[in-house]
Amino acid sequence: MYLGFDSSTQSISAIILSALGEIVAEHSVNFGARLPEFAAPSGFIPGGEKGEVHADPQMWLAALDLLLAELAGKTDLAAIRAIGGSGQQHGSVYLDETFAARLSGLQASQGLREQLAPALTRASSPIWMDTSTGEECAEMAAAVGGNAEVCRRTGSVAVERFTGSQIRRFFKNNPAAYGKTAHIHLVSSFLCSVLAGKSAAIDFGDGAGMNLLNLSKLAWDENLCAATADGLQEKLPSVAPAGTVVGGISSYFVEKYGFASDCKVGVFTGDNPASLVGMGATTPGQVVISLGTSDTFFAGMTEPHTDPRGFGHVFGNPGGGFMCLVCFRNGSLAREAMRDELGVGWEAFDVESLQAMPPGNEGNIMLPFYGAEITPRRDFSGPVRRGSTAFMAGENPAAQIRGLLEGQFVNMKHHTDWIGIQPQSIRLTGGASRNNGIAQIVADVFQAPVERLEIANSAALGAAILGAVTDGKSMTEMQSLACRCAEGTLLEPSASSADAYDMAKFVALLG
Ligand code: ADP
Ligand code: XUL
Repeated sequence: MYLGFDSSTQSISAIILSALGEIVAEHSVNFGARLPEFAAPSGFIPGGEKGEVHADPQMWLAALDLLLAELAGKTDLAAIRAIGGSGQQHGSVYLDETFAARLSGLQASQGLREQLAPALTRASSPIWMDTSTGEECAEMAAAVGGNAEVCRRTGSVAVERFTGSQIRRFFKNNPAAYGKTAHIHLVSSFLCSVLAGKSAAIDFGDGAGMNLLNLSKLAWDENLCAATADGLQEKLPSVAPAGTVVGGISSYFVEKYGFASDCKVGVFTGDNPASLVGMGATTPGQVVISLGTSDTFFAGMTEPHTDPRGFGHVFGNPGGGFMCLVCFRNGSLAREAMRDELGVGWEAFDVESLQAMPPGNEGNIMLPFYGAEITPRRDFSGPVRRGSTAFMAGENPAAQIRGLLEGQFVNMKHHTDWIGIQPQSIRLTGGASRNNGIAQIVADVFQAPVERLEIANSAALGAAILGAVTDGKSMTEMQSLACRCAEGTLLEPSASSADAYDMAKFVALLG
């Protein structure tokens, strides 16, 4: 059997997959609900200033112990032959020179958190929601000849949430702590290192989210590393394809949770590349929309081409080649904000409730952003409305919800047109994908049928498939066994909605 982890923004999940592609166990620990001592209800520290959004890496360690203790209580972990994993992309963890010795000396009688926390040189980790590094992005781009050059090398222009500019900000603002830092890991490679008991490589999928990986060489870009911070390249792990064997599992997990001592750990990847694997979409042609904390649109790519507007990204594809990705920050948290503002439940987002207004929302449109947005990059303090007086005043819950959802997906359609795919069908995943009302609006806006897999957590499923790859199995064979569309979840677009969305009016409102 194979174990896949996904350490996302709001929770850490695990899926155990049999070699025949059956899901044997699934378990999840929500950070906010289960670890209230970290005061991070949505997985990050609230109230950050100047666009800063950080999370406590000790929370991720405490959650890993909790998840495994609970999983070991219901499944025999001795049957796991290999482990794969993924993490929220871009987030980074800073460690001193004692990290390696601490990892190899972990005692099962104590927890991960107390044994590894002393190695942290930066108490909190910047995560993907952070928009504080505009200045550092400009400095990095200027150092190599401009953003077109950064994009040519790394697949993206210099982006605030990407790890490079976050490292530069730390280097500039806290040079002493940066100086003490011997290793900089991503969330994915950090957790992989903990499980393997030694520093693990970063893969080409997650590594491409740093503005530091040269995509044509698949190696760290010397000039960009130098433009980021002194001595950076020595602090970065090596790079390797996702699923490459890192080594055997650390004895800490064997003693504490009953893993077999010959269980292997493979190189982890980012949550979106792992989702591409778990959705059976690594081969170009299949579009995936993930509705998690962030909303993301991604697909495998034959030839890497980049977004002329600068919002989209090219990452390594764990199945080989490349993938494109566009990320929207106001995803589930914006839907939750509107739900709570209106004092309704998720049923108000269902097909039946949304039918109170027709597609196109009678011309009432909304820029559905409750805070900073990254696609397009703009700071908002709340939704912007255009339409009837009642709509502008926030009245009529069905019109408000339809306005929000249509705005989210019209914005997504507009900002993914550069990819040049008219999807034949769209596979939906992530927490909100189970909601038929939301799924129907995706189908209507993109005028394509949407389908969902039996498993909503495709990142953890993809991670488990990567575990199988680490054990020598074929990725495509595991995908054909495990990535099954759930019966009765196919939704057709309504033809009457084809011309209902006024893209031009929306784009004009975006300015
Ligand atoms: P992540 O992996 O980014 O932590 P998930 O993919 O687990 O997030 O998605 C979590 C989100 O799913 C929650 O923030 C919640 O808003 C949303 N969600 C869960 N159930 C529903 C539902 N029935 N309708 C709409 N959204 C939902
Ligand atoms: C992708 C992105 C988010 C995070 C968290 O670029 O920033 O999707 O991976 O899920």
